[in-house]
Amino acid sequence: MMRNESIPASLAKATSRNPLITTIFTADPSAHVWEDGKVYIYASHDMDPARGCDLMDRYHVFSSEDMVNWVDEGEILRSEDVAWGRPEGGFMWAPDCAYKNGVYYFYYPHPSGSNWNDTWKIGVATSEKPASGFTDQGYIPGLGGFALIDPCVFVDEDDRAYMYYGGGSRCEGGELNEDMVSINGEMREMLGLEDFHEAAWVFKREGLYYLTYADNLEGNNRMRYATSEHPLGPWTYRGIFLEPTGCSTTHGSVAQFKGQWYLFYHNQDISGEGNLRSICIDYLYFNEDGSIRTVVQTKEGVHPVGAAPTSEPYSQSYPAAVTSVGGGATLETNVQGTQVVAGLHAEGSYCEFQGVDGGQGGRAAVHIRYATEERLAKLNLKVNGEDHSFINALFTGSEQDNIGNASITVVLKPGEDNCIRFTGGHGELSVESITVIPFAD
Ligand code: FUB
Repeated sequence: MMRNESIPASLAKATSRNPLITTIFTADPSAHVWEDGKVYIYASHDMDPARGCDLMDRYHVFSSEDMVNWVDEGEILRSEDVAWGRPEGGFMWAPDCAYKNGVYYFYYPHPSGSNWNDTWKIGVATSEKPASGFTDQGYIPGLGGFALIDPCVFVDEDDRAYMYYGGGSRCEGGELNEDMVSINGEMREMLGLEDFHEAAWVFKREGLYYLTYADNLEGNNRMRYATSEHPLGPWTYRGIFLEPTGCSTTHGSVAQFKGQWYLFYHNQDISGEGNLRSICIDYLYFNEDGSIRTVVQTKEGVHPVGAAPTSEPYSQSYPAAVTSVGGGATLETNVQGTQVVAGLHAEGSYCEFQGVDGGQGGRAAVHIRYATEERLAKLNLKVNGEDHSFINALFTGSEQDNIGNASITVVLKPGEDNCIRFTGGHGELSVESITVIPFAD
């Protein structure tokens, strides 16, 4: 059985490219380097089609060993799992994760009532693993209310932990108790920030604390920052370090990995829609006086640090020949002589891969080989009859020649009784094969 962090060698990238994650829409990246030496991104998930930010749900985590090749670790929490949450679900907004005493604490903002913007709370789910096995533990007493979103938790070198959050022009901070699920005393306003909107993030470098955040620039938020000698301020405003990304919201995090600093943020380059966003990475540099240089937003992203473990792991490939197709989709042979499923532009068209081996059951990576001449075509994914997500298929140059890849991690049943179904009707594309790689959980 493969190691779950492996990336098939044929999919390894030379630079991370921006946007970084293309298969599903992701936003609000919170990045952390954990004790296993890997970097993890805890992102929110823009559900497609979007309705503002109302339908956001089903957090996914992504991990990497080289900052370039990223593994979708799968979904870790959805609104249905939140017993205290608003009955209509959705509104799983910008999260963060912290690690202390052998436990990963996943913090997320979610309303407790139908009147969503008045009822924000900060929920906490915990796990002994960084990217799976999370169980909701309820919300942090005393936190929340109107527009109070976007939790960020910073654990200092002395192991004391601090919670920051805010929205509607107010940013608050406070110390967490040892239990990591309650506040020691009161939250207080973070003073000294200029034009704070939301998306607080705190990190420390050379003894100095940095608080970064999104500002209020109409329709095109930028990222600003302030510094302090103390984790709870008062803060000294230092300037803007991320100019507009073209998206109406901005939200980012800063992390150091193998000696280099990075900014994680989102834009709307894939969809052109402000509520279908995609996470990105670019380098972040400091000046001698500790100020942050303006981040240069690139298409190529960053270069690998070290090597990602690539392999051709235990996997199962399902060429188009073994699928069942219908609704206007047909099996055809492309110019390379490969059998593919075509006709997936037709409303109601589908292809189905049956008898997929889920190994012992649990997480499995699904890599889909496709070709499309559309700028952005989509397939709707169902696993064992359950609606999963839309899969993005980005322009590959020609529907016949160039193969693109989309990768998503799903949960399968043990054994060979699994069915993966794609429904078309959202742009022309052909599917050549899927490869399914069970995780070694
Ligand atoms: O993604 C939903 C909300 O949009 C986040 O909580 C904000 O920071 C903004 O990115």
